[in-house]
Amino acid sequence: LTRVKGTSIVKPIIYGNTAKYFGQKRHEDGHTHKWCVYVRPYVSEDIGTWVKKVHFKLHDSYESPTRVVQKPPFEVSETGWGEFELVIKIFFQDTSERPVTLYHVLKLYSNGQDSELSEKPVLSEFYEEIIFQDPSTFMKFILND
Ligand code: SLL
Repeated sequence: LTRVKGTSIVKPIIYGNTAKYFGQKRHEDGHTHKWCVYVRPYVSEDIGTWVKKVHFKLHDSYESPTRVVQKPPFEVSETGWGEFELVIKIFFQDTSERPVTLYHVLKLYSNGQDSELSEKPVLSEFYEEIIFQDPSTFMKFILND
């Protein structure tokens, strides 16, 4: 495989979650929030050209905790009652590139002066840079760099 030596390509991304309190605890299952966890490009682009799929590993209390998303938007929407750490694994179109693993603590409750169970949506997101060091000519091509 031909690699482009001495080159690195930086792809900025955002990952995190949004959450919204139902306003009450749901009788059937005790769930209190709707939430969405995601990976998206920092600048608007079709991230699907270089990201093949994303695995979101949820808490084991969820049915089929490993959720595989094969195309953008790379996100999982769910409901629940508790916060937990998610494992997010990003796979690339060039499968010779090692997948990147991110960890994100799902945030449902806001802190600060507001009540923990505010009607305001909660947002917890982070900036990250994926760096392709000596990318293959194929990866360099699809990264459009
Ligand atoms: C806690 N360590 O105890 C955490 C675990 C688990 C959250 C939180 C729903 C599961 C389901 C759910 O919210 N699990 O009913 O499918 O706070």
